[in-house]
Amino acid sequence: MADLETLKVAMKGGKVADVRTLVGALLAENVAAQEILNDGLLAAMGEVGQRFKRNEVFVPEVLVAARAMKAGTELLKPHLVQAGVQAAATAVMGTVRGDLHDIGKNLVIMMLEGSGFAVVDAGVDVAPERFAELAREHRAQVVGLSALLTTTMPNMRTAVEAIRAAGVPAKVIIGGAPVTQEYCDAIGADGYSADAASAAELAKRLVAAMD
Ligand code: B1M
Repeated sequence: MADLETLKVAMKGGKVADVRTLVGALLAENVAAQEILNDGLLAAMGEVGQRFKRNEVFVPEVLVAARAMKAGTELLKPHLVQAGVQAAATAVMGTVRGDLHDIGKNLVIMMLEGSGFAVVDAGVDVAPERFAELAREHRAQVVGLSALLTTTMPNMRTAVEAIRAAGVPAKVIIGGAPVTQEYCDAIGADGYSADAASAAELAKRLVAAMD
C-alpha cells in the first residue's frame, strides 16, 4: 500500500522512479490528486525548502527533489485538469527574467488549463518584451508572471511596463512566494494571488469583467 509519507520521503530523496510508482499507486487507490499534490509533493518541497534555508541541503539536492516533483505533477496533471474543456480565453504564463524557478509556474498553468484557458507557456527567465510579444501574438486576455526571488521581483515591474508600453490590452496577474498584494498595487499589475488555484480563479474573474 502506498502512502503520502512514503511519497514525501521519495520526493525529498529525489527518487524519480519511486515518485512515479507511488503517485500511480495512490491514484489507483483513489486518493484525490489534489491531496497527493498538497499533502505529498508540495509538503515535501516545503520541507526541502526549509532545509535549504538552514544550509542542511544544497542546490543539487533541491534540484533532484524538484525533478522528482515534476515527475509527480506530470502524472497528476490529467487528474487536475478537466478533460475536454473548451478554451474560454488565452493566457501567457512565465517566470520573469533572471528567475529559473518553474514549479509554481507550471502549477499555475495546470490550474488555468483546468479552468478552461488555453495557455502559452513562455518558460523561465523571460524578458519583459517577450511577455508583450507573446500576448500580442496569441491575443491573450491574461499574462501571468511568476517570481520566486526577491532579486527578480523588480523584473515583474519591467514586464508590466513593457506590456503596457506595447499597448497590449491583457490583464497582468502576478504571484510567487515573495510577492504580495502591496507589491502588485505598487507596480500597477491587475491582480495578485498566493497560490495556483486562486490564480486561476482571479484570471477567470478578470476575463469575465472584460466582457
Ligand atoms: Co531556489 N530559492 N534558488 N531553487 N528554491 C528559493 C525560492 C528560496 C526561498 C530558498 C531559501 O532560501 N529558503 C531562495 C529565495 C530567497 C529569496 O530570494 N527570498 C532560493 C534561492 C536563494 C535560490 C538560488 C539563488 C540558490 C543559489 O544558487 N544559491 C538559485 C536561483 C536560481 C535562479 O532562479 N536564477 C535557486 C535555484 C533553485 C533550484 C534550481 C535548485 C530549484 C528550482 C528548480 C525548478 O524550479 N525547476 C530551487 C527550488 C526548488 C527552491 C525551493 C526549495 C522550492 C521552490 C518551489 O518549487 N516550491 C524554494 C524554497 C521554498 O519555496 N520553500 C527556493 C514549490 C512551488 C509549488 O511553490 O513556486 O512558491 P512556488 O509556487 C506557489 C506560489 O508561490 C504560487 O503558486 C504556487 C502554489 O500553488 N505562485 C503563483 C507561483 N507563481 C505564481 C504566479 C501567480 C500566482 C501564484 O500568478 C501569475
